[in-house]
Amino acid sequence: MSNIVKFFRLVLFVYLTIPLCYYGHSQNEWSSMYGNYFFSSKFSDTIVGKQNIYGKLKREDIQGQRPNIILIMADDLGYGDLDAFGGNGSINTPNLDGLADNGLKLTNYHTNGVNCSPTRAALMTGLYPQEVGIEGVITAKSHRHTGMDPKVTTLAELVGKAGYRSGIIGKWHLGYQPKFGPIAQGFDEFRGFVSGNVDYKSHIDQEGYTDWWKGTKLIEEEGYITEIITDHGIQFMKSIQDNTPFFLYLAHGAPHFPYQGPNDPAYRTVNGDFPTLGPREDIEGAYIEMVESLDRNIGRILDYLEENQLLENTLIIFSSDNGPMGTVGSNAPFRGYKGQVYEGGHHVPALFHWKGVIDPRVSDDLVLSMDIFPTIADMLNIKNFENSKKVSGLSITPILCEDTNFKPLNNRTVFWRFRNGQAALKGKWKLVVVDGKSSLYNLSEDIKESKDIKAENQDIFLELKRDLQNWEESLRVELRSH
Ligand SMILES: [Ca+2]
Repeated sequence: MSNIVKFFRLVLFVYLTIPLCYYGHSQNEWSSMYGNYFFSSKFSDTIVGKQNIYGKLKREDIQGQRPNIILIMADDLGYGDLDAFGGNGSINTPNLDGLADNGLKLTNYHTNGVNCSPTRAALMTGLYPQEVGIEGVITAKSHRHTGMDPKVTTLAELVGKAGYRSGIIGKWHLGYQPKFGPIAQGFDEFRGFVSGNVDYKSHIDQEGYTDWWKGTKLIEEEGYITEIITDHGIQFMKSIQDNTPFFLYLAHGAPHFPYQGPNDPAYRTVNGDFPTLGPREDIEGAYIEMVESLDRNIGRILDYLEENQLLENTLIIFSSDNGPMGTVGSNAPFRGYKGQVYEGGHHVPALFHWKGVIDPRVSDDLVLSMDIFPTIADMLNIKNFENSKKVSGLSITPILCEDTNFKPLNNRTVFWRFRNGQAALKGKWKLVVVDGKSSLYNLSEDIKESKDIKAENQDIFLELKRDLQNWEESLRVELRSH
């Protein structure tokens, strides 16, 4: 037998034998050996997609394409809760991890607020929350009369200028009355709730008000909110006619309290007396069920897109709206939690995914919630909108096009303020002020914000103090503070 024949017989033997070694393994075991995308066509082509289509992606490649846009928000999800962002494997989130690993994974993404309403205001307007008067939470107890100024241009109104049909399914939290609601703020459709949280089954807010809306009307509907938000999201996509591009804002309630898994009963009643966080004693267990349900339901959206050949012309953006509560959820590897201006309050998991267009990679460029609005304006080439002169965010299209270390993003100084805390971040340097006491941290060496080094770095410390003071003086609207 010639050596060539022996060689090919050996190759054939190996080819046939290796799969037999693993006969009987489940798909999950295969997936863990080869990565989830091995079995999922919705992710697999992405690995080679962009180079085949574009070579190096240019700005004009994404400008004017008018992709569908799905903006998925998780509520109070921590950076350390997802394995793709360094989680410890305690929560099974294959769909979110798959999106992160096969999209642009943003490891230096920050919410503008350290809690719900401010971040959502920045996301919707491209402005600092303070610039639209939403520095604090619009609470179900004390703020039922107020909301975000309807005169400001929202993301829904922006994409409407480009002919998009827009829908928000889920949590609004920018005003209780219809005059401050999603329809008044430019969305074509709204199904969901306007307060900070509802019973996942009875849809009653923490003050005992019914809070489930269709457009401008309160309605009754049965179902676990993570599931019915997905049902209505799919229904919204099905209703799109004649290839009209759509903007779908899937603003999930999960995993914000009350801690209720998909199989738990309703517990809040109208005007009732109930524990705000829910009746479950093992809230850690409930939290895992909630995050895994969130992931499964995001998988349903991906399945719909894949089945309808929509993944290649749909940009998916995912983020959390602030850090975890502290009682549950992982802030690893940061210090602090929701409500605080340490990294744990605002440094959250985020990603952009666009199959075949955005190359899978990791970016540590600085991106904030307020950058989403100008990024979409830039992509759709919309220049004339009411917020255009004063938008504080920046378009991140350069980093979508692999211009890493894009200086305008990374050299800017950005700010937070909530209650007794203020912070300013410039590059690796972060100034944190709590109860008037200032500290300076070098995040490149001390991501945990544990060692105050202002004494050794007076120049940058004084520069950031001055920048923070100037920013506070520049805020033009009357501030709400809690
Ligand atoms: Ca939140």
